[in-house]
Amino acid sequence: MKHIVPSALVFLMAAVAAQAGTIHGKVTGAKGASVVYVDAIPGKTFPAPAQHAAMDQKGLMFEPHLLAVQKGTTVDFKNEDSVEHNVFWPSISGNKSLGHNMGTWPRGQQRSFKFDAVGIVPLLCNVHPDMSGFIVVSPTPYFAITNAAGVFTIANVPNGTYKLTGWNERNKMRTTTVDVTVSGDATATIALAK
Ligand SMILES: [Cu+2]
Repeated sequence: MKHIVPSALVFLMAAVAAQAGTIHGKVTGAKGASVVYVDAIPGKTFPAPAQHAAMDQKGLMFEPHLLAVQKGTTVDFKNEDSVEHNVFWPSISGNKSLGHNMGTWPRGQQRSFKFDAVGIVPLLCNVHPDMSGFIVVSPTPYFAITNAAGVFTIANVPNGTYKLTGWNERNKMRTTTVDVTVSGDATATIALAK
């Protein structure tokens, strides 16, 4: 289907595009997928997304192993296995007061949790001690999971100078933060702390 776009709208879209950019970057110092997010956009708050995210337990693993969501997102935890699974996290970014046990439930059922605290959520199952997964709760909608080589892009970031935080499971609960200035497109390298 073709739409005719009024020229005023085209002009507006061009103006908006000129005030934002894409951060192209790389996380170094760790293998595998990392998470990157913009810490804050001064003067802006972001409503909780209506769309839920999914974290399954399948084949005795958390699937996906690593999930990134915006603060305020509800995550649906579903058990796809023929055995019961539990979901708990002892802390969020090491803060034990944010630890929580979702309980234990059988195949086909799901339970949901709304993540309002920013940070690293290490998922465990007390039925299967080898199971491990992670949810990273980003303070802004500007986040990405890198590919296995550490490469990421974060699109439509308003122009400005921000803190950009990177995290990899290798570093437990520790994150690494760098400055990035977006003025149109930008590049950033996050060398994770040893
Ligand atoms: Cu389990």
